[in-house]
Amino acid sequence: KVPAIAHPLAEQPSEIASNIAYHARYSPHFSPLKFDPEQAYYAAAESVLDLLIQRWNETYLHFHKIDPKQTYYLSMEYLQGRALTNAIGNLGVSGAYADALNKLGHELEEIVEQEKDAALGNGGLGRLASCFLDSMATLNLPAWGYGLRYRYGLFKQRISKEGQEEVAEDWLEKFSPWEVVRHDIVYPIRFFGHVEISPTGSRKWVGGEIIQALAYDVPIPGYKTKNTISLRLWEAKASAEDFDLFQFNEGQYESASQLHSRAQQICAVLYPGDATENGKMLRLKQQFFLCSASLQDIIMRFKERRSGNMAWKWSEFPSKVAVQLNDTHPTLAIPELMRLLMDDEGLGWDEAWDVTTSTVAYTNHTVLPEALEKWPQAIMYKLLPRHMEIIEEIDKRFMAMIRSSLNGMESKLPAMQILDSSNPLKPVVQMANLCVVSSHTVNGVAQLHSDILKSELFADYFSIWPTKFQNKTNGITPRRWIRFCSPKLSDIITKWLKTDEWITNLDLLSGLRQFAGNEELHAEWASAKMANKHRLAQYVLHVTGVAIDPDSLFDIQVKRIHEYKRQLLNILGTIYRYKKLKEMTVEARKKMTSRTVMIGGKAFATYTNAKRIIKLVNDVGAVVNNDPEVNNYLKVVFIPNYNVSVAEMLIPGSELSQHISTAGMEASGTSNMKFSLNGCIIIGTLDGANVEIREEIGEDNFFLFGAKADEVPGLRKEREKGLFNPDPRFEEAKQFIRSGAFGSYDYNPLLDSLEGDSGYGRGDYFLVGHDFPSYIEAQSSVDEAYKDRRRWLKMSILSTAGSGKFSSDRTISQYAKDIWDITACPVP
Ligand code: DL6
Repeated sequence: KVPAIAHPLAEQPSEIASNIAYHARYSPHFSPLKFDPEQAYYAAAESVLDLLIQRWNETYLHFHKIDPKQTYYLSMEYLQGRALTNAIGNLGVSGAYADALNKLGHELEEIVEQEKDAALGNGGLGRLASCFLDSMATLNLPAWGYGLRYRYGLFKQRISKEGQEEVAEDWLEKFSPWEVVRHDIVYPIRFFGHVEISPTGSRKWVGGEIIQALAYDVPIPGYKTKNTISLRLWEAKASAEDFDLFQFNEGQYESASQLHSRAQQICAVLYPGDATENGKMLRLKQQFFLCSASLQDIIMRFKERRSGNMAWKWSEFPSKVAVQLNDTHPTLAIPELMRLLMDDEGLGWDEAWDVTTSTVAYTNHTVLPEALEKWPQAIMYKLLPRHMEIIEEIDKRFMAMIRSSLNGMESKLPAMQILDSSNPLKPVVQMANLCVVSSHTVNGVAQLHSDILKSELFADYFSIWPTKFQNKTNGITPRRWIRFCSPKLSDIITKWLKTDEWITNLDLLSGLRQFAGNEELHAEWASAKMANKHRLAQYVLHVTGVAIDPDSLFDIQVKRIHEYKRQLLNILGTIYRYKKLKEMTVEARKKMTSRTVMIGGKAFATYTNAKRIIKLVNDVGAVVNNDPEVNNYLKVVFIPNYNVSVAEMLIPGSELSQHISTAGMEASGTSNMKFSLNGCIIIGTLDGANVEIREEIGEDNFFLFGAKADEVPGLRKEREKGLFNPDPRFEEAKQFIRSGAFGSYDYNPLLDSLEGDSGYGRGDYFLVGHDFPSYIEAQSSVDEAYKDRRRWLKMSILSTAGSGKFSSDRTISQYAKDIWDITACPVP
């Protein structure tokens, strides 16, 4: 046992300052002559880790002693962002750290800027996972996250004349002070090989290659609690034995270290391109690597907590372990758990199946057909031969069950099958089907999305298992997304509610409603928002060189660039606004609401149309911002390299934000929740969680436009029949681009996607043309509302007041109760 010592650390500024100084001197990562902001950041972070480690160990030991049922969240993505502000905020020592750093000649604000974002995710799905971890810790739940330690996370976006360029984001360039390598937590992960059958008929996966999974733990401190849980990230390694010294000495350097470089590839990047067969193989390897390492670890812990008790049984496993699959990326956890139970632990099929299906639950995050994973069977057989046997057996038994017990379902079988061989040249495994068949619960992430799952995507499954399907509307952590990123507004809320308990009980925000018309609150609210707008304006000037006016309406759309999210609708609307401003008299212009339109987000490297949209926004900005006739009334800025830290700057300074996806296509959205919470008004469609946000904050406080989800299929059909009659304003905006008003770049392919009659990506599949007129009209209502300062401030306060439902604490409490069946386990 590790010897116990008295806690050596206090949390007063003078002790903190001396601990930071201690780390600067005795945990050196730099030459000893300097103590500049970067060194101060690393020393400060290490001193925070000291505070966390005690809590972290105590949490682990407490869970070990109590042995509660524990949830394991498996996700290929986490968008953690920066850790320092969050950690000292959750520990309640931000003020003490600011003072301590002051004593050492530094400003906390400058020090936190030194940290690189941990960007181990793409967008909403990864950030949701990170918000969930914060809530699990804060709610004292026995729960952990598992993921991969990508060497390069999501790419860094550079904007040049050509548009987006991707550069590797080296978040580990120096090192991350927030991770602890666990040299004793290593598991072998096999790939390829074959299945051996023993004389007794038992099966064993042998041969192939073995890569080691090594654990790196990141502490996740809860807010105002001792509980500190783990995000365990796996790193791939080959062992020294795999290094062929003989070959190396013969000068065959590459073949000498083949396995080492193959291991390195596994955790090199998030979502390697999968257009090639090699790319597909690598992604599958990543997914299996996460699943196998995590399950071996879970089983090890389950057994460790039972050591000394000879009478334990495998049937207890689901009462001690819940595994949540964050989308289909970790689906392989299902056949891997079956394999470990049957081949390593000796369980029979039925018992292993009961354990697996009572343990695993699945969250669906998309209905977009191209995002539903389908892996080629050929690659799966090669990489995971034993798992394919298990998947075949699951599929066979499921089909037999349907045939024997459910008359009339035969016609549905092909769509419900896990192994889809309808195209004999390209048979695939439908991962979502495997998840639905093998999970005890399937949930969507907003009410509308969960309803679509039941009525469309998984309708056939819903008809046989109606109780399997649930809704868990997403949420966001109020700590990071208002308390720490907008301290002034938070202080005002605390003052008016006379308590800061809203930070852990967000429903209390509804108490602001009674003050929504109060002029004193208006003055304070306006001043906090204005301070945030000034901070944002400085940032925009710094990263783009464009000066924006804090007195203009700050209108923001930030998210991944995708045609269904319709940044194109936004920029077409902005182009239309620009054209109208140009055509107006000077007097008429003066009556217009002055706007700054900010758009930001990354496009997937091979998604050409998304990249064209980025280029268009930049080209429009270059023209509009330099047009002296209108640039007092309109500015257009593309915010480069949108990430968590940038969001923390943008969202508090926003006044209007756009969540304008084609109805039925955005599963939930979570930035809509962050904006509303920060008193920003939404212009949006009835899609994803917008529907619930509008219900909560009131329809008068939401600018609604566009087709509804149930109208979309009919509208697409009309379009196919050539019945669509475009609004002249839509034609005018497109024509303006075609005229070359924004430079000579050929935007025809992008504009062509809005023309024609049918087909994905053509024929305006995303209904930009249909929704354009109502969008323009909703934007005019925004202009009018903004002119009435009292009305706008009231709407802003009511947005915050109505955001209580969207705390991830609420979401996680519902998962804990309805899906995981776990309860709080606070460290005494
Ligand atoms: O649930 C988190 C997040 C939702 O808010 C977004 O609406 C949804 O698009 C996103 N889904 C994905 C899955 N895509 N794939 N593959 O990122 O999940």
